[in-house]
Amino acid sequence: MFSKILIANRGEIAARIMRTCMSLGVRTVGIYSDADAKALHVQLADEAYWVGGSRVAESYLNMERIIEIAKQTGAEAIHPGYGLLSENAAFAKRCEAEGIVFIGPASGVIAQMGSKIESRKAMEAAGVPVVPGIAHPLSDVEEAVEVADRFGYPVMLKASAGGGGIGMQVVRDEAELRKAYAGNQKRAADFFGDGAMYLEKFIENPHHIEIQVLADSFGNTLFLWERECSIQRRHQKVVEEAPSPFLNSELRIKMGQTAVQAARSIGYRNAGTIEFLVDDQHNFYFLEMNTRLQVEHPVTEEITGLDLVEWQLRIANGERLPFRQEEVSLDGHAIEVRIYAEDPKTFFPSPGTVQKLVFPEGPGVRNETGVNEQSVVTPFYDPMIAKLVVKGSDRQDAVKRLQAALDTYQVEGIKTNLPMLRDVAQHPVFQAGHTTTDFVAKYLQGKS
Ligand code: MV4
Repeated sequence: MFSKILIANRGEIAARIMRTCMSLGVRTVGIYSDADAKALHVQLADEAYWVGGSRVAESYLNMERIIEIAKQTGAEAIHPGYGLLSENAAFAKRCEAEGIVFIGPASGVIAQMGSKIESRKAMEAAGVPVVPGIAHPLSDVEEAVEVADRFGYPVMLKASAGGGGIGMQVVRDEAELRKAYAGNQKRAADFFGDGAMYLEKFIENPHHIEIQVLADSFGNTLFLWERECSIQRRHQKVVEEAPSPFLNSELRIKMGQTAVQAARSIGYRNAGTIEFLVDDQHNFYFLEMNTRLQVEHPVTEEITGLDLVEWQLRIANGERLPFRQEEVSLDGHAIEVRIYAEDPKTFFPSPGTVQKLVFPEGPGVRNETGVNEQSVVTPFYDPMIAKLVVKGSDRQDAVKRLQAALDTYQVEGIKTNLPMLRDVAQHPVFQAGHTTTDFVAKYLQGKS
């Protein structure tokens, strides 16, 4: 195993990675910005270094400074966490060039999956079902109209460099398409520096179901079941659970095997996630692949009993996965909710000092946090401050534990989305397991 690694991240995920390092006897190097000088992840690191100003561009995205710190401290590998540099192919490539292990897949694979057009192409070639659409950049609005006619409206116009909801638009007829085209292209160019767009058939009110995979450097690729992530608000996930209440065991296995086929076809190594849209008729379509550890990885850990960070480290260190697909268990039911520092009425971030913080406790309750009492939540970073993960013997048991845990959760000093999370947990539609992507808009609009 590595003796020392650098964690190029902050907040709850930096703390989470450090915990596994501690249990494996791996020493940790933390990094911090001006705003984070006293942050929890700095306190937890064995050693920590300042990387720059409060804005991420000056600190957590400062590749050269981070590489320099890794070299100076003798860190053998860098764990990028999620967000920030985790899917930055140029950073992975710099690590490769410097002989520092990037805890993730090869840089070429990150680049390939980062382009939605390239990833569609690769998946089509591998025989993975993709949403009906095209796998090349549209040349102009006339081609878009022609393609949309071929697949039939409604269609979705998407930025190739996009993902996470930015640079995409549903269009329901030709007039709407003509109106949307130039604006969407401009937004994609402004936001991603790449205006390339493609077009897909729009799947109405789909389930968002993602498969966790784990792949070592020796061609062993396994699926660790799925996560149901349909409950979102404006592309921000709110609730994630495993297993999905929507899948039967036959579809679960079929999607798992398809995800393994997808990962194998691109020579994937690391933990990874294949996102699918699933329609009412149980058709599933590849959406995109995330080449990193995800925020919602704990629900998979809870039902499989595996530590995903540990396996990321072991794989990066050149170890073989010692278990087979048949040995990956699916035990009980886990639900995660994300606690955001935001105004429950306006959904704007709510910076400030955490005056009081009481986490729920009890059997089957797990808290992941980047803050403690007296932590300052700044406007510079993602407003997610903690995750609550509950595990039960079945979904009903997990929902009960979620409700009880949310009842005792206390945060003072900043506003949070806890009222909305309580509304979700108490909602009969959620309790019945009818989780779809329109849940928040349909059942909670105007509430909380
Ligand atoms: C779609 C779709 C319907 N049809 N693509 C949203 C995030 C981005 N990664 C892709 N997204 C979608 N792509 C087609 N062809 C619907 C969504 C979508 C969605 C997907 C997953 C979870 C929540 C969502 C909310 C709105 C739209």
